[in-house]
Amino acid sequence: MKTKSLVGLVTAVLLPVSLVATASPASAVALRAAPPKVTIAIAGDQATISQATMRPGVVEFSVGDTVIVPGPDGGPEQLAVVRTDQLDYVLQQFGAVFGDPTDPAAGAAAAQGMRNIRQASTWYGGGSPGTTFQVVLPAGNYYVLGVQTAAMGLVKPAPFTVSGERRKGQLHSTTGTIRAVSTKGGGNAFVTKGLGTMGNGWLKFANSAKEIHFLGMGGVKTGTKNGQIRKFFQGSAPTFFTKTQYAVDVISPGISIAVKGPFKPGRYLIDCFVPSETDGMPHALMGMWSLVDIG
Ligand SMILES: [Cu+2]
Repeated sequence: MKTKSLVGLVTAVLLPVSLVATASPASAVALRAAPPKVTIAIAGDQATISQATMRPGVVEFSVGDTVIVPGPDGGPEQLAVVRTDQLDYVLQQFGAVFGDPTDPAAGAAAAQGMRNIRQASTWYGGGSPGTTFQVVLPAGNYYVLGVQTAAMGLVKPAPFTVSGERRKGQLHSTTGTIRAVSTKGGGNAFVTKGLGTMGNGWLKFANSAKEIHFLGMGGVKTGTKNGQIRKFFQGSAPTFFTKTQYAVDVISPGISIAVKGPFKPGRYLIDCFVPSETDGMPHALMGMWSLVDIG
């Protein structure tokens, strides 16, 4: 009798444990149910999105083909995700933002433009063709757009709607973090964590600052020093860039996004050229840059 009850006890103890052991991965998967995978791109003069409605929660965007931005700095257009009820107004503000940053009047207009954009819209990141990223979207009216080509009137934004019950799930785990922060003097800076041991992991780009920021990541030769970067920002031609480049498009204060790796190991110049809300000077020229090593 004693033996039987002991067996019963052991079974009673073991069974839930084994159930937990088998149930745990399944429930973890359920909690992290795969987010909807949405492709965004540009076709001709129109931004496109593979689904026009989705529920609030994590969404995974992949950036497909875009267009080349006309002009001297014309690389492949990035696509960005923005929530706003005032799209025309926001695009109009970019007219001032893309002015000449060395002209004081234009600088003041750019600063005002950035303040207006921040107040009238929320930016959830984006990237160049080939970029995949996840972000948590609350309910609202959204657009996918290439900021430069939309502001030039060349490519029409694609609207989409987020509504309904929130989906469960969290952002993909990340092994490295780049955070935009406000500094005491009223400036902006990057703070990084875990980049040296990122492996094939994802990167979190988070905005804990008061202004809108983006993340440029330009590969540089090993041994590139801060002094070379300072001279570059003062106008000297750079000799240190490699061909490796990543970019994460603008995010508003309070927003975090997870960008899919792997990122090629090596040294990078990270910088942000969003005009300052104080005087329109690009953040990088006020010190928002850093040399970092990704490993
Ligand atoms: Cu910035």
